[in-house]
Amino acid sequence: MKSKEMMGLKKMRFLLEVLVPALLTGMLASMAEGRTHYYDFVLKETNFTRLCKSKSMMTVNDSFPGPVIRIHRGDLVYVNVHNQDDFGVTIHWHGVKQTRNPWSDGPDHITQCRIQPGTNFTYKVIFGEDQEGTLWWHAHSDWTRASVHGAIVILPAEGTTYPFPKPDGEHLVVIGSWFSGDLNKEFEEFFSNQTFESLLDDNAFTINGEPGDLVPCGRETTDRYLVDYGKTYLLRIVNAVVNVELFFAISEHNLTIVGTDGTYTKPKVISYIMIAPGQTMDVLITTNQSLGHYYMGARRFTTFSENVSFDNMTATAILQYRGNYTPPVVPSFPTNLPTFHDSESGLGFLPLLRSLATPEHPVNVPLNITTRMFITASINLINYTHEGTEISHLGGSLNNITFMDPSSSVLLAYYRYWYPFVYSLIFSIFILFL
Ligand SMILES: [Cu+2]
Repeated sequence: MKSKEMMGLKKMRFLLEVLVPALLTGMLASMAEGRTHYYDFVLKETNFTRLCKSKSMMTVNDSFPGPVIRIHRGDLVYVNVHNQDDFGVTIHWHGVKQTRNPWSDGPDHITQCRIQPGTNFTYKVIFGEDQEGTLWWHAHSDWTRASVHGAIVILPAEGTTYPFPKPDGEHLVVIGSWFSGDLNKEFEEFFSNQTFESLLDDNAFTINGEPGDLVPCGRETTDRYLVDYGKTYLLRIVNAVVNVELFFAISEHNLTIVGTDGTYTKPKVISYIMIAPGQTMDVLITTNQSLGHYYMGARRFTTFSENVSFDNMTATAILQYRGNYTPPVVPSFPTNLPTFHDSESGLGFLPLLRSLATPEHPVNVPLNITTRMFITASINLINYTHEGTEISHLGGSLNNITFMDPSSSVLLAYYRYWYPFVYSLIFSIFILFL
């Protein structure tokens, strides 16, 4: 390349790499009014015993579920992830809008390479200005999210309040999967010999890391939430299980849904919820029943045929009233918890959710629709040859196009090195000004 052109390219590169990001950062910083929080996540193997068996698994800061990120609306978060495990992973900030910040969103092979053992990576987590309620974070490499996840609580901005009377207390209900074996190994084996009859399934569900009273060796450590009579509490429920829709209910107590996925909804009173994997739900409960112990239960909702066997354990936690009374031998069980194959309760639930859509919490969706698109989501059989072997396995697709891992982390490559060979110059300039 001639030296003049080289100089021009260097100037352009300086403009794109330094000046424009500085201007954008300055603009974003002046828009943000909140505080900045710094977290350290240490990924490493930790021993846990559940279902009477011990195993070691990857966790963040030795906890299952992992640490809670607790902020106010408008705050900014930096998380430095130190990988002291022997498996490379990325962390994804589920549902966080990451406005103009996709390079810090975590899906491996898409926005970045895995954080290799012995290295660290700092994420900048930029929430949408309108995000408030509950979200979560999780590992985004193979199925490591089973043990590497935690909740994100976004409180109202300082000086503002909830769109409902302030709750007297709140409690996180993180529902997870428990795999008794080595999940990484099982995952690899499953996907190399996949058959249509088999299912890589968990052995139990957990509430805040505990499967509860109804499983072997569960009783001692069941999660309990202590409450006072006549109050209102906010439950922040996260479905962090691997790939399974769940029903959740509390014995004798109605649930008032007030939010989902970091946004408020019109209040809806119901006796149970159905929550999809990856979804969060904010629910109010009023403690107006006789002093006692009440089970909260979470169990699978499935549209599998009745012949397919699956984890049919119900995870339980206990809502326990404070006060002077003789505790029951066994807490009362939620008879309002739908059964596994109750499609009417399962499929009929989600249409009940409606955005709050008030002046304080507007929903600005385009009302003038000019284009309609048909997108077909399907699961197909994909046939290909790998190292001389014919392979066929199931793969999801949109309009018959399935995802393939790119050979480089395209977004991070662009962000860090401004690779003219990853994106064209015109496109690079275009996305910077988007
Ligand atoms: Cu996710």
